[in-house]
Amino acid sequence: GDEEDDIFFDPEGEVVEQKVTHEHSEALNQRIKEHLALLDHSDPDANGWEQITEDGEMKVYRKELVQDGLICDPLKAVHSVGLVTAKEMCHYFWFPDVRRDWEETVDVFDVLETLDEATTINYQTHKQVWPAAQRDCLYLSSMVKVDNPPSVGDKIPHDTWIVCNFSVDHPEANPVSGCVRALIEVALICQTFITLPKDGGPITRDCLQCDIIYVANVNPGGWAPASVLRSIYKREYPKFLNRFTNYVQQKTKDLKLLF
Ligand code: 6CM
Repeated sequence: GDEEDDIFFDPEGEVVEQKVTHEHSEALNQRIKEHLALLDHSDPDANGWEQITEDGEMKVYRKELVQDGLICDPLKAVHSVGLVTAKEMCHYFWFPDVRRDWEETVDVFDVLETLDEATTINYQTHKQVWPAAQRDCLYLSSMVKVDNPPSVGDKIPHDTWIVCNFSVDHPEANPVSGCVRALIEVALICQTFITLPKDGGPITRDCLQCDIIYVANVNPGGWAPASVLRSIYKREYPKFLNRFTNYVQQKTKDLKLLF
């Protein structure tokens, strides 16, 4: 009957929940798979990652990569913060309405299309950095719960969430003139770990630890001086991670836990 439209039987005879799909679903799922491989960061210095800064639990790594003369250094950060859940972290990173509360590098920000309740296509411009031209980007942003993350060591996460941002095209983009289009592949992966209270009491914010992996592959799309770009990245990514995680802790401190 009609009420069963969202369920079908696959050839193996198992009932499978049909996921909502859109034209970018396949690309999204493929990227999520690739990003989740990063969860195995047991040896972060392996694979050519060079640590560029450290601040408490936060470590930021990059690989130097020049493509067609453009600085495209992949960046990876690992962090761990208390008092918040993975879903809360990902929610505030994804949710368009709060973007301006924590994202300091953006000028114009527009949602061009909403594909489902956790997927939008966004256009934004970034603040200009002298002497380079201003950058803009147009990207899909989606927040997804990960049901079976690859396991790492003997720590078992309570839950795993990812936000995946990647460049797409869109007919309704109305680009700010003079901007050079940057291409981005960004992911924020968060996992909640819970330490149960010894007295058997309820789970409070003090029981929560959220492990974070943030990865950004940005192609600046046109010339920008290497030294300027690299020093901006080195300063701005840790700044973003500190500002954003503090923001989420602040926003959620009096709210019920969101899993
Ligand atoms: O991931 C971050 N923000 C997301 C939402 O805005 C999104 C954005 C990715 C930004 C990619 C950078 C594009 C080119 C930037 C040019 C230089 C701008 C720096 C201006 C400094 C005043 O995934 C957090 C992004 C943190 C960026 C440092």
